Amino acid sequence: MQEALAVMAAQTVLYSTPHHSLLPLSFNPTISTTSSASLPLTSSFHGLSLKATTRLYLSSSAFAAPRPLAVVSSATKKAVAVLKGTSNVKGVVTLTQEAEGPTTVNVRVTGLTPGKHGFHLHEFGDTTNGCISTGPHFNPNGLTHGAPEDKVRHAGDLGNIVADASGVAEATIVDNQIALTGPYSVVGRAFVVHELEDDLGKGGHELSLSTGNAGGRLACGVVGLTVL
Ligand SMILES: [Cu+2]
Ligand SMILES: [Zn+2]
Repeated sequence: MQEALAVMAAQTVLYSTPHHSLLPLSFNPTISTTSSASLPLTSSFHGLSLKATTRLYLSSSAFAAPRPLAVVSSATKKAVAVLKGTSNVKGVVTLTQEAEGPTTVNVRVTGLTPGKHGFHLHEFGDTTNGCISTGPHFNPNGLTHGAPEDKVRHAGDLGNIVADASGVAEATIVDNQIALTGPYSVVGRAFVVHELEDDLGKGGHELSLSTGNAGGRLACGVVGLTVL
């Protein structure tokens, strides 16, 4: 029982800690022997005082056996985007990233014409004006459009997905530039599936180096965090 409480207390500490800190490294359980710690969580908003006090009662044995499980799960991120548009094209994209590793992107889109369709991560998670308001391809490094395997590419360039004869496109993409944490996180941005094939920057069209000349935006969806 005491051990269970200690684990709960430890998890409270983990989840009260700002996200960007390195939990396994910076969490140093040298809490004073009075066995009581107050962690004021104060909002930075003005004019409204939001204070929550977490009171922890920790026995000295609480940290005798470190429990890395909570730390491991906090390093894995999972996100999802539900794609919709004005036609009957729709789909679901799930993204999973472990620690600082590559992100695995699972895609399933239905209602497409058979063949290749450009598939990108666009800059904004804004669909107030449909898929148009998701802006250009996510491009934090200021490069030109390319293929996913190119060094010179937009971070959001994921190439094409391919629909079968029944209009269903399924793909699993593993990519290093679609992070779920850090300054280049794509959480809050949007996936877009296009009408036409992405020429991967090599088509010679005036739009090749910006959009891959992939035509209209059939469906889009904002990336949001989900349960692991
Ligand atoms: Cu696009
Ligand atoms: Zn691009």
